[in-house]
Amino acid sequence: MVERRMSVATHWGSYIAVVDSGQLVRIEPRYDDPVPSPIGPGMVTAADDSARVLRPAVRKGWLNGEPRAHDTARGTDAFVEVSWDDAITLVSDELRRVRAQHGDSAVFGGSYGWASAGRFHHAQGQLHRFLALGGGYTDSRNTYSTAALEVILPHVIGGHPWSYQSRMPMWGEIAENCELVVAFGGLALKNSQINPGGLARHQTQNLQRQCREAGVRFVNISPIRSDTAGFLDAEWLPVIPNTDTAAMLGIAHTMLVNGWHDEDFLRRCCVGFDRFASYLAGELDGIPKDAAWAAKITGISRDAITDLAGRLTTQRSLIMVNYAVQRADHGEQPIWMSVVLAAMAGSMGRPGCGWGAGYATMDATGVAPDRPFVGTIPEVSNPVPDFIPVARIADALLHPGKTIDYDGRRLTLPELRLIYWCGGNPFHHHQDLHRLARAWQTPDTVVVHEAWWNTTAKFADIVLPVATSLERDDFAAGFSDPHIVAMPKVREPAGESRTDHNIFAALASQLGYEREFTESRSEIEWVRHLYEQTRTKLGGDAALPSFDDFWRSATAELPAATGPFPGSFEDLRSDPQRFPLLTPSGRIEIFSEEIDSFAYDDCAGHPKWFEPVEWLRADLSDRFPLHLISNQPASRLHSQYDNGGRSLSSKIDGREPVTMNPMDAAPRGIESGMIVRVYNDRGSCLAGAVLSDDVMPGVVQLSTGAWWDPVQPGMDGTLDRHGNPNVLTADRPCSRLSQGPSALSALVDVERYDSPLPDVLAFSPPSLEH
Ligand SMILES: Nc1nc2c(c(=O)[nH]1)N[C@H]1C(S)=C(S)[C@@H](COP(=O)(O)OP(=O)(O)OC[C@H]3O[C@@H](n4cnc5c(=O)[nH]c(N)nc54)[C@H](O)[C@@H]3O)O[C@H]1N2
Ligand SMILES: Nc1nc2c(c(=O)[nH]1)N[C@H]1C(S)=C(S)[C@@H](COP(=O)(O)OP(=O)(O)OC[C@H]3O[C@@H](n4cnc5c(=O)[nH]c(N)nc54)[C@H](O)[C@@H]3O)O[C@H]1N2
Ligand SMILES: [Mo]
Repeated sequence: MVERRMSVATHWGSYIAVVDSGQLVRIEPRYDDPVPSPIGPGMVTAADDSARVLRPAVRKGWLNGEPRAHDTARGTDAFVEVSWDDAITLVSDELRRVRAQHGDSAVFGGSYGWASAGRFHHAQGQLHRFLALGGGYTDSRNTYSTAALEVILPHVIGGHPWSYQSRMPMWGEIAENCELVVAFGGLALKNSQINPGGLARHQTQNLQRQCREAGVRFVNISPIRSDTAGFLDAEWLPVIPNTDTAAMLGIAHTMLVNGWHDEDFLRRCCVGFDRFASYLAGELDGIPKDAAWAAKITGISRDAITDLAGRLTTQRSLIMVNYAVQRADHGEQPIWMSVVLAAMAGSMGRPGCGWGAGYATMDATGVAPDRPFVGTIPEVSNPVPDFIPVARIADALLHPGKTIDYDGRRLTLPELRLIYWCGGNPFHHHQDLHRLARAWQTPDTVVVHEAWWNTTAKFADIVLPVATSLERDDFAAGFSDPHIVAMPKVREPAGESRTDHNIFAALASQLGYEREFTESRSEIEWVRHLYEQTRTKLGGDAALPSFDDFWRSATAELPAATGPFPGSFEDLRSDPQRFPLLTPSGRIEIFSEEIDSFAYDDCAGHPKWFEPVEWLRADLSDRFPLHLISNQPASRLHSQYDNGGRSLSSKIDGREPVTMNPMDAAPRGIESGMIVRVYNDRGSCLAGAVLSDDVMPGVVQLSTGAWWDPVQPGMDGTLDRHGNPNVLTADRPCSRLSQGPSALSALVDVERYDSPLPDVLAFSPPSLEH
């Protein structure tokens, strides 16, 4: 027996797979990763667990042609396993039928989701190419991560929604130049395990340490203390969830009345400060947004707010916002207001200072401004112009034909007859899963490519088993990471599973466009081709080794991204005439004429405090007195590898842990390690109690991603045995501007669960017939 060591790349890092006689034995950290994520080694047991989808399967009622509109068949029916030939025929015939009878826009290919690392086997890329070549599909716009930010920032600072990533200070510059970092939502290192598309080695933790060692002070404004690492010695200001805008307004008001604000920058480089200042002063509504006002709303003391206003203006400061603050009711406001606050503070456009978003939400944010071009599966333009804002999927299914607002336009929700999901898990990521489950019954057909029988697979009509990233050849290049990493197949696909590409090629063949889809390349020829394309574009031999050398050595370094990165705030500060931003005014828009002209009642012409529908001071808190923070899990990426070793070992009696303050636990008779029921009017789930002072009183934290495990799948509001917080969250848009998801605005209560514990069936396949 000879052990082979092979390269593995994932969204949570790069590893070495140890393979013996074709068997994957273990996954080890790479010697050169200073902070490897423990998620990787836990992938091994999931590769062949009982949840793997081994053969194509079709829901029984669908196969029998039973009528299904508005019933509860999806998610409850048994499945029948079929041959690949039959599965390919069923899917291609159904695609043909739906396109002919209802038009191409009736095919929903939005298929949001992270899928796996890999430039060729990129699940959405493959799906979109396949559907676009076949006539097109209704797409989705923006992300569950940052929809509110993506829509508001181009109005405020101009440019591409993601361009802020290359315009904000990098960690090295912060260490060198900054004195004070105020982080709204903190800088949770649990999140920097991840980088979209992969990474060679984790850097954020050491870069944060360097900042601290250089003397930078950190303030963590967050409901959870552990959102900053202990070594940062951060000052913790617990904030009532969803009130960051009020805290920022209180700080801004204090700056204004004391004359501490940077008048020169506001006059030269921004527009609309006067109108905003009149709002701050309360000239129209009679309410000055002063520190006392902010203290009442946020729970942060008046003194702390005043003190921050002083320090932000006298020290070289940086205001950071994370993404969770905008995944909330009126999530546009804290993003917009944080830019305005930085502009007032006097640090905007100074090295290592000013404003930035998303630090530590992913490893490469703030590590490098960008990386150069790397080839990927080529896009084909989609002939169908229709789209939905990504989080409006249940609305579209329930209310086709309804018109909604979106960033100044009116959109008509299309009638979707066939859902094709590949590389995402809506029954993890969407809010109010009971509502989604109802909506999900309406289309004619749901096709899903999955490797495991997760809830989305169980709610499909046709499930096609896919090879995982360990079971195919590819290479990875992550966001802002200056490396590409080889991903040779380390094991054979489980059962009869095939790659997404192989499945689409077979469907394209039946539908008459295989050659257009595959360009007559085999999979490994595609991988070589994309590598060669990258190599040529970056300068050939001088830039990258030959493909064979790269494949042998596993990792190649890319040249640094050189920019230019237009829209820099330093340029703006130096000369706003010469270096205008890509906003209508060319300046930072504290007041946006454009947004004002939309006349929305939930997003005005300047940042404002809007009371969230669900928060700790809402009337509803009489019945549900705890604010639910459903943040990202430390033990996995979203729902991926919830069945892996790392995530399974984090569970309490098989349930997802929920963390609460001892002061909230005591009156409810809850002790650490007990199973509790978390509930509100939308649903309820079981979870394992963890008590900690790190979570402020009034707040409970339950991470996303436990596979939804409904006791009675067809029944509205049925108990979830496993702990998926999206049975509790509200499917309510942030506002009419972004229509983004507001997962972090939900009230709940928690009680002991003393009844006999039901078994968790989340990882069991549905009933399968042959
Ligand atoms: N309550 C609440 N909900 C949230 C959030 C929150 O903060 N709170 N966060 C939101 C955010 S930020 C995000 S980004 C979303 C994430 O939502 P998703 O991206 O949908 O979540 P994942 O679990 O990553 O789902 C990826 C799915 O793709 C499958 N997969 C992996 N590789 C492949 C492949 O090669 N081919 C195919 N066909 N499938 C593959 C995996 O098995 C998995 O089921 O969740 C959102 N939901
Ligand atoms: N390990 C791991 N890392 C991940 C992911 C994962 O699934 N697992 N997902 C990745 C993805 S797709 C994304 S988009 C990013 C998301 O990055 P974020 O959205 O920033 O991450 P979260 O963990 O949801 O939230 C971080 C913290 O924000 C705080 N917070 C919540 N609500 C509020 C509020 O109203 N005000 C303030 N001040 N703070 C609040 C919470 O205490 C929470 O712990 O993370 C990425 N990193
Ligand atoms: Mo995300």
